[in-house]
Amino acid sequence: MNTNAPVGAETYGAAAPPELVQLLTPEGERVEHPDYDIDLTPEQVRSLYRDLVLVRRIDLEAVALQRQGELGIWASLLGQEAAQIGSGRALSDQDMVFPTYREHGVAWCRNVDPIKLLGLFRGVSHGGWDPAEHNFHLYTIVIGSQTLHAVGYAMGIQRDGAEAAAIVYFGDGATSQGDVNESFIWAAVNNAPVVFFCQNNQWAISEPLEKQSRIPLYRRASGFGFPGIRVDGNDVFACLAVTREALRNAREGQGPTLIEAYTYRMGAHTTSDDPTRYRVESELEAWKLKDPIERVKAYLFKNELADQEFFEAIDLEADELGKDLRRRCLELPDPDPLAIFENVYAEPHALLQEEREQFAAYLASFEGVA
Ligand SMILES: Cc1ncc(C[n+]2csc(CCOP(=O)(O)OP(=O)(O)O)c2C)c(N)n1
Ligand SMILES: [Mg+2]
Repeated sequence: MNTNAPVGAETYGAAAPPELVQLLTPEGERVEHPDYDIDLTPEQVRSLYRDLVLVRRIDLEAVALQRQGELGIWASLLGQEAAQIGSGRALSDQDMVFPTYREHGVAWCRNVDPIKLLGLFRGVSHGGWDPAEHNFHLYTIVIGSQTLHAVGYAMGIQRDGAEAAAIVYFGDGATSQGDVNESFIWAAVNNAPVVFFCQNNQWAISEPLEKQSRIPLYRRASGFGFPGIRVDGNDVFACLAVTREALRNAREGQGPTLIEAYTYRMGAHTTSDDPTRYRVESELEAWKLKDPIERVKAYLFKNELADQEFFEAIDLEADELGKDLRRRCLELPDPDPLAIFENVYAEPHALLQEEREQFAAYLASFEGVA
């Protein structure tokens, strides 16, 4: 037995045992699962396909903009579109989302204008959007910390008697953080209405999954006393079905669920990273065959639910979206440098005021300097 192989890697693919929930194979065949099913109209499948293509296009445009010096950094979602669109489309308006920095597909489902994501990564915005307007919290860079925020929020809505749930996104690497484990305990003992959605993309920057766990991540949940489930994270149908059920259980008072979406980060960790330094090309090639978009396209084709014209129209829409986003990104105004001092405290603060004045004087010292 190769003890260095990623735990659970052997269970992936067409021959996957029921432990990996899959409803659509990489070849675009619908398959049955004993516990999960989904009934989608052709229109709904086409709409999911559109989401997947458009978010991939937003992502590609953002990577290009960063390469051209227009963004400081970008964290690509390439390969994780199905995990994000499937789970994002399972949400009700009342549910609250706590994302990491990579959830551009979920942001799309929450109607956050993608230009706001770009503003953040361009460094011209201090947050990006109003979380209350979209029920989509701000992006969180401190690994795993948002799991505690989500559990706290979930315990709050539990006390309000709201018919809603919280969902929190995090990565495979984050499962090693104390915050995540503490949030599991709090969620379990309080029966909090929260869904832990772990996108296991196999890598935490350059650290592979086997450095995080000796068992499949979803099985961790049983030690904390709540259900865990592994879903094919490249299967948008399965991600939708599994997340829908977990959210429903949470809203109905049945407590938390850990979902491990088994997927792959096809790009670099961020645009500052070079994955060729630590992972082999063949791994990426193997995952390309499990592409989350291609399998929906194959399904639509095979079942004659969409024709060439449909696919061309979506591609055109994606190109228009990319172009529009690029134009708007280049037009984003630079903020007033003193705006950094706003929104730090709700009320005036003497020390902050002093620092603000010092910084204003420093800026003024450049006036008239060529
Ligand atoms: C508390 C903390 N420690 C370290 C980092 C640096 N860091 C940024 S991303 C990352 C890896 C996260 O990997 P994973 O949880 O698998 O998420 P992914 O980026 O793969 O989506 C690390 C260690 C951080 N941002 N916060
Ligand atoms: Mg990861």
